[in-house]
Amino acid sequence: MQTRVVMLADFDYFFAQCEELRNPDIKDKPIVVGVYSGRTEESGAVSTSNYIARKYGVKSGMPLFLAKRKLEGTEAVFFKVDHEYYDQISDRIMQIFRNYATSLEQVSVDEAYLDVTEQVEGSFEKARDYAQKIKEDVKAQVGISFSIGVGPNKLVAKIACDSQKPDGLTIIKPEETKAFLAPLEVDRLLGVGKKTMVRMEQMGIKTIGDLAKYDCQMLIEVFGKASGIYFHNAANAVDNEPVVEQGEAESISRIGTLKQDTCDLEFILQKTNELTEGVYRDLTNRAASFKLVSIYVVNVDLSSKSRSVTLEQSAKDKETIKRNIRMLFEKFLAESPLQVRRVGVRVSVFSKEEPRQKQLSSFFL
Ligand code: DCP
Ligand code: CA
Ligand code: CA
Repeated sequence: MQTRVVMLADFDYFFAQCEELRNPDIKDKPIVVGVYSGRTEESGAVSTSNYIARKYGVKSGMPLFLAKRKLEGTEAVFFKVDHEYYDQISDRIMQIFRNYATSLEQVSVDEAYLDVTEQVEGSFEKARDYAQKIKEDVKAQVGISFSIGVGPNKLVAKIACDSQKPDGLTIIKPEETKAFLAPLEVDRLLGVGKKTMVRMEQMGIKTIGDLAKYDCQMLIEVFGKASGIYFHNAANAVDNEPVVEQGEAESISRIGTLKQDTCDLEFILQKTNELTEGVYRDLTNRAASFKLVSIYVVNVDLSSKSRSVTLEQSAKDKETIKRNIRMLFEKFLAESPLQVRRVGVRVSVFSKEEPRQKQLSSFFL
């Protein structure tokens, strides 16, 4: 199997950062976002807080009255959760991520895996600049910072991401994975809860390194076949789970920057034709067809827009992509007075000749 380059992006102090974004003047104060239960004015729990509030000991899940007590005498500002607003911000970031990855798997409102193997040509060196570029793009377009972990699989990417926050960028190359995991405590692995941790400790296993060395057969005897094999593989940084789009149709996309800012249709189409070649290559590799064609535009003022068209019949050919991209841009340029800086092409895959099976078993092999 080809070495993959997988990223996990996790937005920094997400709900609180969203509040900072729309209230920039309170950025240097402690900020707490809470879920108010409504019983009394004070009752409820901390959803999250910015890093300034964390310095005073505020933690997610803590009762609000306790957070208030810890922040007494400061200029702390408290907000009620506003999921609708956070979802909107999250969606905008996820849309940007789509332009950078062959597949995107959103795992929560503030976390997503990106498979960028092709984009960085399998190179972990290139992955650093690439990750930096994604961070800068999102910062410029949306104003949100996040941490990125890069590894040869989802398991390593996730732990890498957690190891440096906020605004972190941690890259673990394939040959570094085992040494990276070895000193960490076993509960850093997904699926190792308190009970398992205690059991492992009794067996003399404290770190992931201890677990990696432990006899696999013995693990199977204690934890059962599936878990035993999973623990063994995970500790050895083995994880073959693909990055898969959840729910929605998968999409294939490319984005690029124009040589100069412009409103000229033909100039833009030269670029999108180039991008379409890449999209088409992926499409044929995956033996997929599409029913939705979209364009993505970043204007000179860094605002971004997208437009889509749903085809009456699914298609597989390049000309259909190009024809619809032309039509979408003709319309778009007629409506928008701004010069265009970056453009993207996307098709949403709705059927494949060989449907990919969701293989849970690969997790346990
Ligand atoms: N969240 C919550 N209650 C919790 C934990 C989290 O409501 N007990 C919400 C608020 C967070 C969001 O989920 O902003 C994401 O959770 P994270 O664990 O990723 O934490 P943050 O993004 O807040 O901080 P970090 O910078 O550590 O990622
Ligand atoms: Ca998270
Ligand atoms: Ca987060």
